Amino acid sequence: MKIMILTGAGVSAESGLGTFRDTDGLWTRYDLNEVATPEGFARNPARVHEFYNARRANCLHARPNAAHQALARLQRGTHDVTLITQNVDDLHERAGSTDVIHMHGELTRALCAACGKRWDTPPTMSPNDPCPYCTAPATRPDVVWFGEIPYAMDTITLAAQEADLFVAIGTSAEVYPAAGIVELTRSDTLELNLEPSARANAFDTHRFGPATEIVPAWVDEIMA
Ligand code: BJW
Repeated sequence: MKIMILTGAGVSAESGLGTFRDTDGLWTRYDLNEVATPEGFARNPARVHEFYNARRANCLHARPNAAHQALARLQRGTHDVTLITQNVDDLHERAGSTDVIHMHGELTRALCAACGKRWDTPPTMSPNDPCPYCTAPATRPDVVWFGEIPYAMDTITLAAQEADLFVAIGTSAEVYPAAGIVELTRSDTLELNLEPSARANAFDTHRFGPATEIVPAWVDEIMA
């Protein structure tokens, strides 16, 4: 069976990484227009680097949880699993998942806004860091901000069209185009989340609860 999985911040919440829109989420403490848009970066690159440097440090100390581990186990089994994440952390990879598609980029990567090259980041980035390829002081985190086109959209669209089952895990479905993937698929659809998302009505079935409980339980069933 071809299974397409889309994860969001909820899958990493129990690893200690904050979500965005929950009551204690990042967007309650930071203005997303200032830290997650190209315009905010142009206005104040130091503030944006500080935001991502702090999140990179948190991520270094976080550990994959039982949900990440269960999804890696599912990938090692007999089903054909495409794992897409909106998360910029690397907890899926550290749990053993491979070929993870990071549609909103990765905290551990840097991008040169001048020449378009990418490379592994040092733990902290600063506004005037020169690009190692073209030397322009135009380096930025390799993440997808509002108004930018998410990565791998062609691959994601094809995977949605070919899937037998689409599962969204730990995402509020407030952000497009990720929230619209459920509409691209003709497959069965399942939402695994703490509570109904903004697009819950678009899914055939749902299971609600903490990811570390409901994801391993679902993986056990589908692998049985
Ligand atoms: C648990 C749990 C536990 C908690 N267990 N669950 C209509 C159509 C198309 C686009 C738009 C549109 N209207 C507006 C737009 C534009 C915009 C958009 O969507 N805006 C909305 C605010 C409406 N989208 C864009 O700008 C995107 N680009 C774009 O559209 O380009 C045009 C285009 C696209 C495609 C083809 C051609 C053209 C870009 C969006 C970029 C989003 N970037 C961010 C930041 C990334 C870097 C970073 O991490 O800092 O991505 S914003 C932030 O939100 C981050 C996340 O990946 C994303 C989604 O958040 P997520 O993962 O859902 O987290 P939360 O916090 O919202 O939800 C957590 C969930 O977990 C909740 O449901 C909890 O209940 C649950 N939970 N604990 C299980 N223990």
